[in-house]
Amino acid sequence: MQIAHFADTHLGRTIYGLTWTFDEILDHFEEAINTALKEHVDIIVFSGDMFDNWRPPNRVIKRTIEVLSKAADKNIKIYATLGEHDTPKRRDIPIHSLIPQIKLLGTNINTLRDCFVINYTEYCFAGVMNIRLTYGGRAKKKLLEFIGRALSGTSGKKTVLILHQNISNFFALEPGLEINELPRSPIYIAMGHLHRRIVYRRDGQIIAYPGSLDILSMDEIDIYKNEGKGFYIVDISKDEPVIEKVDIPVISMEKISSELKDLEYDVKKILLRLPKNKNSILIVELNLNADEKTKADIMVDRLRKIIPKNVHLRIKPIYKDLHIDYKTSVADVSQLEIDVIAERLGGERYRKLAEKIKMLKELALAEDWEAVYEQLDEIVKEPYWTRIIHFNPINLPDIKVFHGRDVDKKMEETEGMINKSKKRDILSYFRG
Ligand SMILES: [Mn+2]
Repeated sequence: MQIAHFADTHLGRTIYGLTWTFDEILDHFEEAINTALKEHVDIIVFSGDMFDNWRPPNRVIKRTIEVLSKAADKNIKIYATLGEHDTPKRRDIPIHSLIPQIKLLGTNINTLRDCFVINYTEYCFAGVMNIRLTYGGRAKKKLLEFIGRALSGTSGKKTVLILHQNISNFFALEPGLEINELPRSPIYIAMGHLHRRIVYRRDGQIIAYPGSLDILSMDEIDIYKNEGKGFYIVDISKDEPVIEKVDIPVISMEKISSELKDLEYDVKKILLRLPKNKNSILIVELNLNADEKTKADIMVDRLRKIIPKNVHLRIKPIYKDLHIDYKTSVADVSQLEIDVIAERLGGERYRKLAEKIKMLKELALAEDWEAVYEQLDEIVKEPYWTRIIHFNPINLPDIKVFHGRDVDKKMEETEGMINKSKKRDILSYFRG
C-alpha cells in the first residue's frame, strides 16, 4: 500500500506577479503527479493548501481536473483536507467539491474518514480541516475533539491521519499542536502547513511534513538548497511505514547579497549559474546608505539593460545607515500590531486594551465564538469606554426641595397626595 503524500501545492499562486511562475507551479504539479503514477502509488493525499486561494482561477480548476483524472483512471483514491488558504472565507462549499476525483475529508461530521479493505487488511484515511489556533484560546480543544471523532472506530485498522496544522515543536513562532498531543494510533500522520520537509518517528509511527511542492517565496530558497522540494512516497504495508522523498524541479530562484560597488560583478557571476533557456528570479539584497538611493537606481537601470530577458531581477535595498533590522522576529511583529492599536486608542496607557483587542481578532479568525463573547466581556470592562467623553462631572448643590416637596420627608407623610389604592400597588411593586 503506497501513498503519495503532498502538501501545500498552492496551485494558482503567482510569484512577484510573474505569469510564468503561475504556469510553472502547475507544470511542476503535473510532473509530480506523473512521477507518483509511474511509481504505482495506490493513494494520493493532499494535506491542505492544495490551492493558493479558496476561489482559484477557472484555468487552475480545469488543469487540476485534467491532471487528477489520470490518477482516478488508474483507480487511485485521492484524499484532501483544507488548509487555511483554501478554506471558504464565506459560507460556501470548498472548491475541492467541484473536482470529482477528490474525496475531501474533515470538513463536517459525515466526511471524517474513509475505510476500505485491500488484501485482507483494513485501511482508514481520516482527516481534519485546518483550525486556526491561538495562544491560550480554546480552538485547540475543538481541534483535538475533531481529531478524536475522526479516529473513532479506527482502532485495529491501519490508519492515516491527514492534518493541516503547525506543530510548535518544529516551529515555535506560531501557535500549534504539540507532538505529545497528537494521537498515537495512526501509523502515519500526513501533515501540511510548514513549507519544509520534516519527518518525525516515534514507536513505529511517522509524523511527516512533505513541505511545499515549489519555491513559493524568497524564504524557501535556502530550504530548497538544503533539503530539495517534492513529495513523499510512504509504504504502509509493513508494521512500520517506509518513507522516501521524491524531488521535483522547482522555479529557478536565486538570492544574493551585494554592495553597491560590487553589484555588477556579483550579478554577472550569479547569471552564469542561472539556466539559459528558462525563466529565473534573481533577488539581490543590496546594502547601501540612504543617500546612495539615486546612484543605485541608475546602476540598477543599466544592469537591467545588460541582463538576459529570462532573468527577472528584484532589488531589495537594505539601508545600512538606517539600522532597520529586517530580521524582526514574528513575536516583534505581533508587538508592532499592539503598538499600532494602542496608538489609535490614544497612547501607551491603552496598551492592555490593545492586547485584548488583538486577542479578539485572533479568536474571531479562529471562529471560537464562545471565546469571542468572553473576550468582548473582558473588553467592555476596560475604563476606556467610559472615558470617551472627557471626565467632567456636573457639580450639584444638595437638593432639599423637589417639585415643591421636601425630599427628606418619608413617603408615608406624603401619602395623601397619591390615591390610596394606586399607592399600595406601586409600593408593593417596588417591595416585591
Ligand atoms: Mn498552510
